[in-house]
Amino acid sequence: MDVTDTTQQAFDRAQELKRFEESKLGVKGLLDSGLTSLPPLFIHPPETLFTLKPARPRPDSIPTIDLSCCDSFRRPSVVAEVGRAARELGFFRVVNHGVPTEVLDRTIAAVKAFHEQPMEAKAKIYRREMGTGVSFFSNIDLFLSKAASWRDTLRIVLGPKLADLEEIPEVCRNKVLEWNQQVQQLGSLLLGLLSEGLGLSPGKLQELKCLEKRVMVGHYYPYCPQPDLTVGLTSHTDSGMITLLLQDQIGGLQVKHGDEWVDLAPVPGALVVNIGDILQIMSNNEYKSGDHRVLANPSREPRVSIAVFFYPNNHEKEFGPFPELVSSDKPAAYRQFTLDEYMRRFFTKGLDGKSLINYFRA
Ligand SMILES: O=C(O)CCC(=O)C(=O)O
Repeated sequence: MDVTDTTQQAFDRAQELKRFEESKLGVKGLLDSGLTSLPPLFIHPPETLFTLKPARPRPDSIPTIDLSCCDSFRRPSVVAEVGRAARELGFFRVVNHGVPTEVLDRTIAAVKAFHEQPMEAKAKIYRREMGTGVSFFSNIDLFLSKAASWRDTLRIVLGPKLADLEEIPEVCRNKVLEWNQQVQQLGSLLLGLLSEGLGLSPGKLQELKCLEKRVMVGHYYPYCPQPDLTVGLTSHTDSGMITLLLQDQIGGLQVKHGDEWVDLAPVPGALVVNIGDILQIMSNNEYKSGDHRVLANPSREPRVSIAVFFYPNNHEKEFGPFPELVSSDKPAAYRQFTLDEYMRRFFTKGLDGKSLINYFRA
């Protein structure tokens, strides 16, 4: 292939990206327009496609932790389980978490209803600027990634200042507000358990105000006509402190376990918790932010998932490993940085693997 060919390909791709973005259709809109094969924009490179083999079934590889009575006699054993899961995989499910099943179902249904509105309603809020409280877009890293993925997203800032109420689409407004209440309660419990799992005081993570800064993304993975040529969400780690994930029963989420991808199959009533990069850094590598991805959805039923990312909200502070977790045997693995520097770095990279965390290594 000569240089003119590659330049022409790059130009065609840029044009195709621009057309897709300006259509404001998202991938659901493409599908609804009758498309039966993937536009080249969505075809992933062979090194990714090669790994999309079905994961070996390993039902017990993701721990499921029962949170009942964890403020009383069961607390020490729950703290131990949470600490172990956060150290080994960075992912775990929780059950008996206190959020009623009807609320889980209502939240999924509300996000699905948003995505299934007529295109014109969604196009009004199709935007990529992250400063706004509410946005709808396809692929957060559309212009940074090598290939686009088969997924659309509704993003809502929940805190420290909730998006203006009239900006939150009416079709899901009340349910998003209800979800926001529930995730704060559960988030507080989880941050306490994770602090104690590191041998720190229960309030240590909350002191960084990471219950305040919350962003919700409601993903929609429509049926993909060629699921072996693309993905729903590329492999990445989350940038925040922790993520709380609600998924429906379709499946497709995978977590990396050593060199293997393992299915994180949906369990009715359970929520998924995972460790983000900042918590890996602050725990001085005690906890792991696990690599995960979502396969493109081969089912005629769309898949819906809702992630809430909790970030520290202390912009005056310098971040780095907790001094309590640094010793001569275990020196600080990361340098100090401000949240502004961290977030700037996050928004100028794609969703690829661990590149964010590596940037802050000591
Ligand atoms: O859809 C999912 O199950 C995962 C979502 C996710 O990993 C993310 O939003 O970062």
